[in-house]
Amino acid sequence: MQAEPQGFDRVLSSMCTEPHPVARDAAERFLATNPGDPGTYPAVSELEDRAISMLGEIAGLDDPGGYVASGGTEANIQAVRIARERARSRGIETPTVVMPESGHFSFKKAADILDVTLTIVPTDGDHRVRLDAVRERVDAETALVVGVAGSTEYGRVDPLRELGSIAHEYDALFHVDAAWGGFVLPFTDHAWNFAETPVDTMTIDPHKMGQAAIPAGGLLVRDASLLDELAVNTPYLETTAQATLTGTRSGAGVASAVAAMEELWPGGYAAQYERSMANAEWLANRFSDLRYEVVEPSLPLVTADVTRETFDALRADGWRISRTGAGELRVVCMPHVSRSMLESFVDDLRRYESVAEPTAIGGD
Ligand code: 0PR
Repeated sequence: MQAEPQGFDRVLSSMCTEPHPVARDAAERFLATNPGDPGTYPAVSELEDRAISMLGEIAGLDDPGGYVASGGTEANIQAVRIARERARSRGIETPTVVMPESGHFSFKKAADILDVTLTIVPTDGDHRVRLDAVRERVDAETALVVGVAGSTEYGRVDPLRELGSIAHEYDALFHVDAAWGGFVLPFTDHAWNFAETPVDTMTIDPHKMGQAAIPAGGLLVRDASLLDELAVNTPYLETTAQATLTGTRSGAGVASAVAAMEELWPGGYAAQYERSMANAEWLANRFSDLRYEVVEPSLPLVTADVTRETFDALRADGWRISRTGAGELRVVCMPHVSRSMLESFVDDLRRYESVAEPTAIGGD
């Protein structure tokens, strides 16, 4: 094969990153293993137990249940499936899932596949879910309330304690999507984890901020019995039941997740959070200097209302950038996004900006 993967030096829109060297090495070593068949591949199966226990530690949960999924999409689908099964067992025939408009589109796939109704509630001026709107829409048919801990577009964290208590008032489950945020939130003041909020199930992905190789998503459940809702019998395998959505799974993802977490939790991730957040704040200041309207970063993600023309010109220069649904330019300060990369991005941005008068470019 004569092809090379693209480099990361202009990638500003991805929520994935270069795997840490130890994660890359572990992925390669476990490439030919399948945690979907623990009877045949016990070594990787033990690693998966280790991955779940470490994810539990990161997310404030002793004795966690869960598994390493293909990504956040699968983990979110499975969380909806658990809630649908619980709702059915309570006699609810037309279950609904209540989710903020900032929720990831994977829930739309989940609703479609699982035949549940998705009720989307609006966010406030700061892109966090409106609790009054949630209270209006949650009712006896609600199977699941979803809160986002690090939203895809703005990096916002919903008021999760309140959301969880609304869910539980109606006997619905409460799911927190920390797919991207889970590896930075431990170093912030946000209430997001199992110890701080009444969350039942959580998505937390090593292959995003966790610096593991793709595919390594994470599904955590507070109570192991929640996973039983997913289990099917596996008559001809050595184990008797399987709770995962996919059958054959990536041992590379599992091993890579463990390697990354053992290497980086907690000190390495803390240092990365500091670097990413400082970069996000630096970039937000440069956007402000250039008179753009900025959504101030709460986690390491910045958006600014750059014009369509400038956005297109930057893309043509090779910058991998994306836009929010509302049209703002969005930069995710992942581990591969360095200050010098951002400096060169801002230099290019200034070249296209004929109207704005920069005030204080440069700095630290
Ligand atoms: N939940 C949240 C909050 C997410 O941001 C994402 C993905 C998911 C769930 C779904 O996770 P998987 O993509 O692992 O199934 N957020 C990014 C997105 O869809 C993912 C992404 C990754 C985008 C790499 C671009 C990219 O280059 O926009």
